[in-house]
Amino acid sequence: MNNTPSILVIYTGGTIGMIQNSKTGALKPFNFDNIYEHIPVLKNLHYKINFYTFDSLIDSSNMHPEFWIRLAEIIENNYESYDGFVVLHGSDTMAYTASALSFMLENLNKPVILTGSQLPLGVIRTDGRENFINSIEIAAASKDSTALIPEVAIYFENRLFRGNRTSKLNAENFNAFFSGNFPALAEVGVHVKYNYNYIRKPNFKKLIVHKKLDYNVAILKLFPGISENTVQAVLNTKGLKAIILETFGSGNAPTNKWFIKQLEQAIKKGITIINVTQCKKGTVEIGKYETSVDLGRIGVIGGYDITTESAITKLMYLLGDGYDNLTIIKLLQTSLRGEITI
Ligand code: ASN
Repeated sequence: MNNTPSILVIYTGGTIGMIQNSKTGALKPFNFDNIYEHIPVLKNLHYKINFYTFDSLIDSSNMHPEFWIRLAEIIENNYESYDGFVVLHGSDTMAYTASALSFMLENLNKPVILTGSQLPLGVIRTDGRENFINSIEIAAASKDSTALIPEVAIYFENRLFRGNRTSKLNAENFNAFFSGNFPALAEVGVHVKYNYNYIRKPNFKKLIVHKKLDYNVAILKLFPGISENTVQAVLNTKGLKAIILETFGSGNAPTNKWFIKQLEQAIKKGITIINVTQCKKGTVEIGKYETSVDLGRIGVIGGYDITTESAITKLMYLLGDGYDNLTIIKLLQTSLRGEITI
């Protein structure tokens, strides 16, 4: 690293860069070229900051795996030229993008910090200014020429979380993100306090970028009263290769015969089923209750404490890389990027 840290800011859209349509009042993304008008203090940071703006800026609800591939390529193409990356992104699907990037960027040894805001930068009370400036500081932070955060993380409202441990929990508070099963990597107040024990260690290996994602996946969220028709329709989706079964509590599900039979048939057809809890904190423990014993018996995989966002993107990455079924099952039960606690 040089003495002057260099940061590439990649702007994808989201509330942080939105303005209000004067006629309808609805928020839509604006061009970021005049960012220095909104945050003049940026000029005072003694960093080299360059911007990459996507041609079409999106509300993150329009996020798609093809977009993640482009994002990963931009990071790959600029990896050697910058010390860190800040991705400005809508908060709605930020946890999915952070999770996807964590799997796609193997051997990441530099910070990739995703941030955004609940109020646009143009609004006086915006949370975007603090989020943006702190993300840049964190992306630039290093010790002995080694990045302090050599991983994909989300910075929002004074806290830095591991990206693949995070979910959006609040649609209106500035404090929008939550990491129920893993502590914050850093807390920002008067000082930036890094939680060194939990931050991933750099491995100094060459970056490998995985650019094939297979999104023949689905999420089946259980609820009391879910019908056989619904379960059958999801499991018989054309081309389906893997499914997240969002279960109750510590991985529990109805014990109805038809339900277990449907799942068993799907597994026999080669569909991978991973059990992820609907709870935002805690872990799946297959066999703890009678209501999960059959799931274990028929070959549903326990997802430990993985988030749904992380599980779905991990599946896309594993399927995209073309692993066979048994390897996928093994890797789902292995922490690849710190996404699960075994
Ligand atoms: N709808 C916005 C987005 O995700 C929400 C936000 O950024 N706060 O793009």
